[in-house]
Amino acid sequence: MKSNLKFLEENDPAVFSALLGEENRQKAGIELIPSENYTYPEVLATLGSVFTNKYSEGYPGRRYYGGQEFTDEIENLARDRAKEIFKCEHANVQALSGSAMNQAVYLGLLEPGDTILAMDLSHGGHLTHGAPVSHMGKLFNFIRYTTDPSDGSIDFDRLREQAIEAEPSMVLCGYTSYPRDIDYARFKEIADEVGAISMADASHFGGLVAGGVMNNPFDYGFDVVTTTTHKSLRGPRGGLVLCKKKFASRIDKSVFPGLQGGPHMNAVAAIAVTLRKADSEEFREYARQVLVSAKVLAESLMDKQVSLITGGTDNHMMVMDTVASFGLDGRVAEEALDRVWITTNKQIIPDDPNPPLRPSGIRLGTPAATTRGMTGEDMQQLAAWIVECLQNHENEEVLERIRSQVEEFCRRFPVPGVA
Ligand code: DSN
Repeated sequence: MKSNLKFLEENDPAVFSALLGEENRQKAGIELIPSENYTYPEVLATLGSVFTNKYSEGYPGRRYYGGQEFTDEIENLARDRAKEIFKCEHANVQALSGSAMNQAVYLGLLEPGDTILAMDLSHGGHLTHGAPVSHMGKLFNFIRYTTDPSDGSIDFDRLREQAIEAEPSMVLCGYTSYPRDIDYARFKEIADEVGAISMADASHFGGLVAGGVMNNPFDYGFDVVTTTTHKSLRGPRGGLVLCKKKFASRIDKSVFPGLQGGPHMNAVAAIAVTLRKADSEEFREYARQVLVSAKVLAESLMDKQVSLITGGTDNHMMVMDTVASFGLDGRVAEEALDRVWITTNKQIIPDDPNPPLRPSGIRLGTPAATTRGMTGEDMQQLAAWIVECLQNHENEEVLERIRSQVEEFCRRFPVPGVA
């Protein structure tokens, strides 16, 4: 890495030093934030390539700038690969990230003021699913459904009643902090009954759908599926809007020129690279291991009397109630784990009485650890460190011992592309 960045080292030592610091942080500790991952060396190289230099407003064959023969090639590859792997009729690969991708769908297919039925934020929904602080929450009329935190179930009779009463233009499922799978057939049935567009935000589990280990909403007839490309899919930061052909033109116009200007063609090229990688036996095995490791981590934590929201996991993540488990709020728990180089994020839990910066839980997930080659056995060790750390969050001696054990453990698991 140092030699690749020699210009930076010579000309901007301050940035260079922060970059090396981050590289070392990523190598020396364990990343358990469920939305993070370590991307491929090929993706890092493509992101730093000459595609960064190019403006490409428009779409292949219809651009507003010249010199597009290679950007067209790249974007067509990314679109075709996305359609193939997610089994859909149309793919837009230009959204700059997850929020932009969801905004493009709402703004392209709905009118301001329209009603969207989506999961409540504290039960696992995303900011763009109508949180009052987000612009989307102000522009559209979001009606929220909740889950039963004891097992994660959704009361579909109640959801149907909500839908009949609210007459939404869109029924949205998908999540950012919900450890269970989704009953797409029930969601689709309700959307159809009230004449709403069905949308699934698969941002967190897009890689697990691509890897064939979680259900694909298109198999249940969904109209629109969105996913970020940097979480379980292990690619660059970006967003895919996947949809039926009948929505293609409205989606494309909504992304550009509706919401964005020039796409980041270095990211589009890296998305093409990522999707090829995802279409392999190796990636399918990776996706399978992400789920196995999440189950082992969840069970190992629960064996130690840790309280997990919904009592476990069906996907790559789990949400720990740190107040119930250790008498600590999520911020204190996150900071204690940071000190032993285990990275997690504080997280609100269903109907959390506490504020988002001091919530009642943390979120954990296995995509990044699995990329480094950690497996089920390693998850048992991680669970032991997590519990010991949180039980001894003020004991410097214990924390220092765990930190050095974590550092030694991590040496066995190289980060791809980082020497
Ligand atoms: N920041 C993402 C996550 O952590 O789930 C969602 O935007």
